[in-house]
Amino acid sequence: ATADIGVTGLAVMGSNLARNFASKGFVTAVHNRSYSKTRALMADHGGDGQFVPSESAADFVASLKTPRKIIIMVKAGGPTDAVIDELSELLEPGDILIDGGNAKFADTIRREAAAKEKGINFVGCGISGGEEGALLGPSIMPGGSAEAYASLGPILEKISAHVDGAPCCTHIGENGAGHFVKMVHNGIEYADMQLIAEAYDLLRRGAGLEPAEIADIFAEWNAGELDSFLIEITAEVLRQVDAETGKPFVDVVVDAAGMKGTGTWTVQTALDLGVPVSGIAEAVFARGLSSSALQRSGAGELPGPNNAWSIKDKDAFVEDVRQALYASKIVAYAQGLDEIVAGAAEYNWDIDLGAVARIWRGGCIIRAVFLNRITEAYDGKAERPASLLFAPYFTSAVAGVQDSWRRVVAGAAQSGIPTPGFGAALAYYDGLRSPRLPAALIQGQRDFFGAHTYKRVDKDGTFHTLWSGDRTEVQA
Ligand code: NBP
Repeated sequence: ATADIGVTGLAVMGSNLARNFASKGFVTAVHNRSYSKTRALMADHGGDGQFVPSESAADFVASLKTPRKIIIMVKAGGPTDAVIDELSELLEPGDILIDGGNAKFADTIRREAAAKEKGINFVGCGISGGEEGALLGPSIMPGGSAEAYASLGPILEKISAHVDGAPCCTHIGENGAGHFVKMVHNGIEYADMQLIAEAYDLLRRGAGLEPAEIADIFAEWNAGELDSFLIEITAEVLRQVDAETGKPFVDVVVDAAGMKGTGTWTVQTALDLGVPVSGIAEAVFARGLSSSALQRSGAGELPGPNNAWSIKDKDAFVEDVRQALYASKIVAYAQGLDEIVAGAAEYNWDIDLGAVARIWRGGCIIRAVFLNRITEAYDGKAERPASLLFAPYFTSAVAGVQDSWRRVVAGAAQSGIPTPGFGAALAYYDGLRSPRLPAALIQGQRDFFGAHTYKRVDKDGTFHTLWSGDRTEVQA
């Protein structure tokens, strides 16, 4: 047995991850259900490092040094369970089995508990960055026990992306914590993409700019506080011209956004936890609307406003949109981090939000310079701010841009350009800063029709008004 680490599942993610391990000097055992993929990896990249290929699972397990460390990179769901079942029979107590796929965190909690019965350390590990990240350095979010991380962590840290010398990998928390945080990462990614798309739409339909001009604007934004992978690739996508028609690429692509489910999971989980993640939810719903062919088939028949947006100063408008994007993005991150806090409370995870933001700075899809500010908002603080929006840096950042934000949302509504992400973020922000909310009226309505009771602002206790009687108040 010579291998330091094993990878089973050699489709695009697994083979790139295996190559990453081998390139960092780890002897890497490789295995795949159908041997053809293992053979192809060896033929194409066998010389890039030290690989130990095996055709059978038994040989694969036998090729690893103990305690064995095996990363499963197969399709999430049933295939992952099938691989876990097969390997569990071959592993020994103390071995570490890592699921690097996009598992649901609840599955990870279940799998970790089952593996523990056999003495196996199960690590549900979120990996972000797609194929390129897997090969060159992803952002890695491992859950599982601290003991497992003690021996596994240094290996994962070595193959992860690095920013300012720090690895984009940290122990997130017990059992499902890693996959939970990866799920929220993807939800934030949905929100980020939707907000960028809204900014593009405003510049296009509001200011009448062409995609190539908007590409330049995004490239410029990428040099400032919005500096991020998603803004960078947005500029490139907008600059792309279709070879066949000579039209902008964005004009020849069908405007129906696909999704694989992690955004939906983020929202479903947030609903279960009672956490408002309206920015992420609107992003998922906006993709849903874009793909609702039946409902959209009558698009031209619905009347809109009579007046188009009259934008007198284009540069000022572009700056307004940039600031609205920045503010809305802060809200999306604040909401996603709230979901992590709520998940940690529900499942007893000790999650360090500053460290999470730190490992998202490189390798992953939402990597952005602004994550440094999020890390600073939490690092070394005796008390965590109740929301990212209450961290002084972000309070003043939003205060400074809110006039622009309000102008953009109001103008978009008046001219009929949909901005569900910008609008939901602003409504959330205004909700958060309102000392009184109309929820008091809702409590009254609930008490009226369902005797659901209410609390008073001026004394303790629970009360009910006899709505169908003499309308006096009684203690409930
Ligand atoms: P896929 O998700 O397409 O899965 C293909 C792999 O699963 C192949 O190795 C296949 O083996 C194996 N497999 C299947 Br399908 N059923 C199996 C079974 N019953 N037993 C054993 N192996 C089985 O691969 P991927 O796109 O490389 O993604 C791998 C994981 O990484 C997924 O969970 C994915 O969600 C996650 N992920 C993907 C990305 C990305 O950008 N693609 C990013 C982050 C995470 P075979 O060759 O024998 O059919």
